[in-house]
Formats: sequence, C-alpha cells, structure tokens
Amino acid sequence: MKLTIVEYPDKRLRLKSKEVEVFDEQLHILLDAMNPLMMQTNGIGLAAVQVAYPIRALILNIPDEEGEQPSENLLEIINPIMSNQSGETMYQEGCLSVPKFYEDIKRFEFVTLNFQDRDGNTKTLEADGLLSIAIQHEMDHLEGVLFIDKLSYARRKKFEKEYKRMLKEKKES
Ligand code: QAP
Ligand code: CO
Repeated sequence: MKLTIVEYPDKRLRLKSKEVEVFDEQLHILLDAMNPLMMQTNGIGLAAVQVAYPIRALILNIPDEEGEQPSENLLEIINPIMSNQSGETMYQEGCLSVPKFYEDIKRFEFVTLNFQDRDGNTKTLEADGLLSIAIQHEMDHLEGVLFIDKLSYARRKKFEKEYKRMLKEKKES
C-alpha cells in the first residue's frame, strides 16, 4: 500500500473523519502502512486523514528518553473519545501536513482517552506530557482541525505569508 502525506492547504485535511465500524484486514493494512511512513518522515503522530483516509484512526509513537521510537511503543488508536481533560500546558507543535512550521499551542495537560485497538477491543489510556499533547493534536485532525487554526489572527497571517513563500520556492526549485 503506497501512502503519501496530504499537505496544507489541501482541502482533504478539512474532512471530518468517519467512525471505524469494521475491524478487518483492510484496516490492518492501512495501519501497517502508516507506521513506516511516520518513521521515515520523522513523525511522532499520524492520523489516517493525513494519508487521505478520512476514518477515525491514528497512530502515535512518542520518543523515549533516548529519543528512540521502538515499535513496541507504537499506539494504534481507533474511534477515540476524550472522557476527561484538565490542566493547561504549552508546546511548540509541528505537523507532518504542515512541514517546517512550529508554533506554541495551548493544550490540556492531562487527558483520559477511551478508544478501540485494531481488533475493536475497548481500551482506556491516561496521558500526560507529550503523549497527551499528541493525542489532542491528532484528535483535532479527525475533526478537520489543524494546529495552525489555533493561532492568533496576527500569527496565522504571518504563517500564511511564510508558507506561501515556501511553496513558491519549492515550485521554482
Ligand atoms: C503531532 O507531529 C504533534 O514540520 C505530530 O518538517 C506535534 O509528528 C504531537 C514533523 C507536536 C505533539 C507535539 C513536522 C516532521 C513531524 C515537520 C509530527 C517536519 C518533519 C510532526
Ligand atoms: Co498533525
């Protein structure tokens, strides 16, 4: 399965992802293809809609203390629901669909997540730190929301200007 990352301003990133109802081989093939793509592109999180599959599935692999991302640490999250959120934290976020841009974004510090695994089994996860931030970032993708949507009007304008310039330079090279 050949996947490519959909990049801003592609409108497909604005689709609302649909619930996964069937936990079949097709889903497993997609998840199995997303992981190497995330690794090759130096990602820590990737939602299915970012590879043009608007379904409520995402993967995460938060680097450990050595900065490594062993496959045992891979989290596959289907149909997530946030059941608790508290505290406040800031982090300089990026996104594989918005390459080369990083901005401080405010998030909840702690979240509790109910979700399903690739076989449809129900799970609960309590997250803090980078995992909590990544969960919130990826769940926004399921609603068609990007981290740049959370910027102030002035910062967003600055981003649009810089991003357009970058796309123009990419086209010319
Ligand atoms: C979402 O983001 C996230 O611009 C995952 O050139 C972000 O994996 C979760 C990436 C921040 C928590 C905190 C971005 C790779 C990767 C780039 C990513 C780039 C290469 C972003
Ligand atoms: Co993203």
